[in-house]
Amino acid sequence: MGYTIAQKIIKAHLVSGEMVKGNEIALRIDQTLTQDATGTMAYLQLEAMEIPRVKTELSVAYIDHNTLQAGFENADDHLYIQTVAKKHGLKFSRPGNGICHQVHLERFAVPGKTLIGSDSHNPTAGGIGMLAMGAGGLDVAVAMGGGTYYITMPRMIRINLKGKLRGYVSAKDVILEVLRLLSVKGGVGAIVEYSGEGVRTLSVPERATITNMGAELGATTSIFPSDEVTFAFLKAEGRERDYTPLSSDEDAVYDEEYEIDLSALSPLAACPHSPDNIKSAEELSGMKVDQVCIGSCTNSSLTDLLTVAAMLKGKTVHPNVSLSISPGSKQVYTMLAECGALADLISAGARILECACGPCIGMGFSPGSGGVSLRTFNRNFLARSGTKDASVYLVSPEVAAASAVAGVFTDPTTLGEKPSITLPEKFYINDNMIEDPASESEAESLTVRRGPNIKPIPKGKAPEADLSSKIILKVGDDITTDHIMPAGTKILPYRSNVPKLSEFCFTVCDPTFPERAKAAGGGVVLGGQNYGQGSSREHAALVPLYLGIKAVVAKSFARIHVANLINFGIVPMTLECPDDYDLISESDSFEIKGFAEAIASKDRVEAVVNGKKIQLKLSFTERQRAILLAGGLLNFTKSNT
Ligand code: MIC
Ligand code: SF4
Repeated sequence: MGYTIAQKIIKAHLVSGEMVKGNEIALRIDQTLTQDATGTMAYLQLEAMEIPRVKTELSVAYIDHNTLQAGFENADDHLYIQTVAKKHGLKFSRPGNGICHQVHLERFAVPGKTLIGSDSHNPTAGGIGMLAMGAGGLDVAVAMGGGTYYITMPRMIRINLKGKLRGYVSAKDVILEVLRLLSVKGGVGAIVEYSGEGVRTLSVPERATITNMGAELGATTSIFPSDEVTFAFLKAEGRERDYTPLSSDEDAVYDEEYEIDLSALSPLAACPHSPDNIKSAEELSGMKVDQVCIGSCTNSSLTDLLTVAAMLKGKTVHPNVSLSISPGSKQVYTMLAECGALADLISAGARILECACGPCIGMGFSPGSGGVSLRTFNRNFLARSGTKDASVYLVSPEVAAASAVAGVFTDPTTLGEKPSITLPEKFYINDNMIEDPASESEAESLTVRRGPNIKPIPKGKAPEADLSSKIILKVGDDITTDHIMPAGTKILPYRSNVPKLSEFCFTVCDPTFPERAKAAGGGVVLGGQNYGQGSSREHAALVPLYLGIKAVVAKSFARIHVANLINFGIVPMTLECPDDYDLISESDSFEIKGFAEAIASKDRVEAVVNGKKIQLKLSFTERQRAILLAGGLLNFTKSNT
């Protein structure tokens, strides 16, 4: 039996475990990346594990999320990350250099290698044929120290692409179509591979748009083959030496297969408040638009922004619309400037923001009350934009540009011929904003700079013999990490200050939660399906831990979040019978006799919830049981070294 692309990379990096679907496997990690909103924690953990020098082939620390700097906190975190990177052997991408995934794709991603990053959109590098996965900061810290990364061997989904995209239809519409087909839960436990003759018609940045938003399927990762298009991209980046061809074997076996005819696709949009709530641009046509935001790690490549510039050239943004554009990287920004396209954007009235995540993570540009915002981003979760009653639609750069000019939702295919754009054969290469680490001998005398906002990481505790607690919060299906630990301008500066962050925990669902949790000394959270979908932020586990949350019971969990819960010693349990969810109410008492013993050795346990007997599943590997019993991965690592 042949191998899929992902299976080939897994096989070449397998350290332990059997490559059997559903088994836990350990992988050697070649590269890591962090961004600043998760990086501070990751490096505090690297320091706590006393790892003097990273052992990966390459580790890069990016600054791209917390760039507003409304107080000293973000700047202090940047300096902490910069000094820690210099001392511990990492490259440092300075603020202004761009969004981690875009820069990594341009300058560092290598087909056939493994990459984990403390950000859920790490699969962007799958566009170049890399096995790239999002992970919690602690898992990234372990990998930096030379440790392996554990995943459940995924099932394989193949999406066969045929035909070629028409005019104004773009890569964003491909992934929105996949989300329509599979939903935000459809990729859980799977790797999505793209194949077929249609693949050759897509450039690497277009492929990366598709793999980037594979995160919204809940997939472990998504990947494209590495072919002559990959070679051309690497050549344009002056990195031909990094090329290796990569494709699946003819007789590779997939668990699910789908086909998408690119030539039959039309522009689509994800409607509020979920990336899989898909409608056609045609259906939404004519709806008044208040704001348009172009950028993010999904759609900020040179192709995207040259297209937008060509569509805006000689026009003016509609008087009722505010348009922001954030280029993905310094490379993209410089090339836009050099070819004059930037002047077309400025002249049309676009508000140009720095090369960073910006409005995507609620760092400014929140829409007005009840506003309609069209964004080329990847997530439209409730309140993520910073305005709870705003309606955010996820669209392609083409829909965004057409609507920005018209002032109403516009299907660009009604505009006639798409203006043609020409991409340079060689990209502008200048890595002057990427700092190298100090040599080992220099590093010893370097001091890491720590600002006053950096507070100690809460420590997990071993589980009690018997759990006697109560349901402190009941939430529904598809709860995102943006519900659990919201972001945005007011909250993000405290990513390295868990006590302060705790004041915002779950406030999107229940503004009284932090106070109630503190007063009760914690409790158990009850969730529905796909609990913890979305980002990799381990703060969605660390902060509940700080507030005394001991366990989360749900119908099902998202991959990265469940790993984060275990890493911090919060016990995730699933309802054996999902309908029991309806029998449980907030404030119910929650007791498990023999809690620690069940974690140690049982697959099932009975909870008594307000007098009712509820069966719970404990689906842990031996390693996970040991981590939970130690009260989290940091304690576990310490007691095992
Ligand atoms: C996101 O897009 O939600 C983020 C912000 O990039 C997160 C990471 C974070 O919360 O810092 C992610 O995707 O993992
Ligand atoms: Fe940044 Fe948005 Fe991409 Fe997350 S999804 S890395 S916030 S641009």
